[in-house]
Amino acid sequence: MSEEAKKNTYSADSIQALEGIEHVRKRPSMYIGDVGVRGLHHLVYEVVDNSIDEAMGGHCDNIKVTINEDNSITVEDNGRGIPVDHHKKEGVSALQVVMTKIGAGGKFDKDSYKVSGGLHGVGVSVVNALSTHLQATVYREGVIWQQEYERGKALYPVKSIGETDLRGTVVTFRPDTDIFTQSIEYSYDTLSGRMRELAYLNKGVRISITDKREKDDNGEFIHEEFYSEEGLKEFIKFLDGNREPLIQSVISMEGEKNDIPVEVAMVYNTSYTENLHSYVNNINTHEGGTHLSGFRRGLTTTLKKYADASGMLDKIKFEVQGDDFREGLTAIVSVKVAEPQFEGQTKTKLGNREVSAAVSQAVSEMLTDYLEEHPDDAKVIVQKVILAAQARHAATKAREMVQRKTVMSIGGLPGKLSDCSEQDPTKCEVFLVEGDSAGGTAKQGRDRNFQAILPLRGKILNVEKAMQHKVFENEEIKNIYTALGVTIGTEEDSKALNLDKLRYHKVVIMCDADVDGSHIETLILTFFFRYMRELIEGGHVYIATPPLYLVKKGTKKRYAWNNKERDEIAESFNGSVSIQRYKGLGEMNAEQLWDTTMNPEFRTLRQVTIDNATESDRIFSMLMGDEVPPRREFIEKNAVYANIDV
Ligand code: 0RA
Repeated sequence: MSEEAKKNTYSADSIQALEGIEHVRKRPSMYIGDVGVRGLHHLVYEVVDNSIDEAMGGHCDNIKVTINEDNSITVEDNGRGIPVDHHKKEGVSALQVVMTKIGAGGKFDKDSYKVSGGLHGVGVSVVNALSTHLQATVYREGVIWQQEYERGKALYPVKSIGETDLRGTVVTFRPDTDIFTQSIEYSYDTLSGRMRELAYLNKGVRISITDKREKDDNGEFIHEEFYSEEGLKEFIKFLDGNREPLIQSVISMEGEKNDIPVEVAMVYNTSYTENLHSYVNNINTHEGGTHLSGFRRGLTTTLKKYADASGMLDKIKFEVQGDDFREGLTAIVSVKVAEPQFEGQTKTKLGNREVSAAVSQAVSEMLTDYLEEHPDDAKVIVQKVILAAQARHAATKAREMVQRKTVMSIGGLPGKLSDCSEQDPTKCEVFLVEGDSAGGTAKQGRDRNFQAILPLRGKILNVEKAMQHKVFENEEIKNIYTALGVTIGTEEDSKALNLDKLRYHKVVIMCDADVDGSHIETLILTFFFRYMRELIEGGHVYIATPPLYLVKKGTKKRYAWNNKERDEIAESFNGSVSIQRYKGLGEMNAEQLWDTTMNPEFRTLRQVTIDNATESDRIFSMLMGDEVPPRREFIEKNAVYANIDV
């Protein structure tokens, strides 16, 4: 190619690169899902993914993430370093291509499992395009190289800035506030939760996180280090640590089937819930898919075969089916797929057909061996399966009752529900209120056009510890189903929640701001998490935030939601003020409740989101299982919530 021609292709390519960057900045959601809290954190995962890839190739074993004081993020690894040599086709350094060319992503390393769909895997160039500033430093072959960028554009060609004995890559980026207009404040808990998960999913890799925005009581930065020697086997113990084990050991396997790396770990506990978590290329596949159906099939056939042969099923009069094998089961399935097809509403359902048989085979082999070698455990498992089948028969009846009641709901709304007059569900809200007296105040205070009130009596059932039929027989829970108008069972899935007839698009939990109130809030959330997860995932569940204080001076009145606000208001009023601490909703009159907590113009609703399903699961089992730690602490520092003003 002549120099002239080279120059032309170079400029043509750089124009394309610019168009790529502009497109990312114009339509960021197409690349990172959204520009809210989730998208913001996604930037970090994207950069860390590259280091994890390097680790999976066996080239790196240490990854450090730092939240800097200004909310910029630094990700460091001790891998081979991104190549800096001249990229023939692009005419610039390979590093610059990786950092500035949209879609260049994993092209360098064909051996790595790059995710082509779903949420991750869009490439670090996307992070660069969405950052006001990014600095890349590469330690490679004795030399330190560096390049900086602004909103995706290189500020200068890659330069060498010194010599080194180290190897690795360091990337620091600051998210662009023009893009992330809501906030660029990182949540330590969200990032550390993900790093812990990644450490379990990639055993042998040390992943640490440091928060330079905050120091602990010893004057040290908040810091955690995650490292797992045994991977999923330890992940399962961590996840299920708050439940009582039915068998002592973790059943696990790791191997390759038809060129697909498969890892599985499972345990049985004495609870009645099924907890399956699945991952593809380190991404949590919330909606499941072929790997999960493969797991289920392998489990059912193997256990059924064993149970049949054991003769233990001979005496029972009802059929044993798939779900019965999964009661009290906690399992994690993790597969690596070269070209994953992601489907489903949130693009977290694996579609690749070939994966199903691979996982099913792997599970059959693992379980067959285990059952043979542990006959006592095998017996306990089969007994549990029989009990589950028995309970399911009872539950089906109770569930059908709930369903029938909901279906013929003409005049069948719960007597305690004070409904609203608006007919369009998208405009309607229902407040689930603790206790009849607060319910009464809320009923007077509300705007009856679009706000409905459902008072709940006392403590609702702890579903974490109850068998299914008890749940469906519970009055308060039946009322929730009927009031919301949701039913169980869709065409695709007999157990899925059907939201087609949902009567309110906002379901607001409103409890006292005290310990009892937060306990009730947690009980209701546990019920939603286990039985109406789709409602949470649909973004319909909210928590009301009543104020903690009323600060008064003469006729001046202001509410405060925390101690800092209270003190600031008191100071601004200067002089002697009277401070009322609200212990419960009942201490407010209808007008106050409306002003502070229910009026859409002034209230703050916290939307409940499921940030990290495995972590949420562990938290709920901890809160509602046998060991009950301070709930206040959970409510206050819990990662399941995103604070969103609505
Ligand atoms: C492709 C080739 C090589 C290194 C990398 C990618 C690499 C990328 C990232 C991103 C973050 N950390 C990274 N570390 C390495 C090197 C190939 C070679 O040295 O032969």
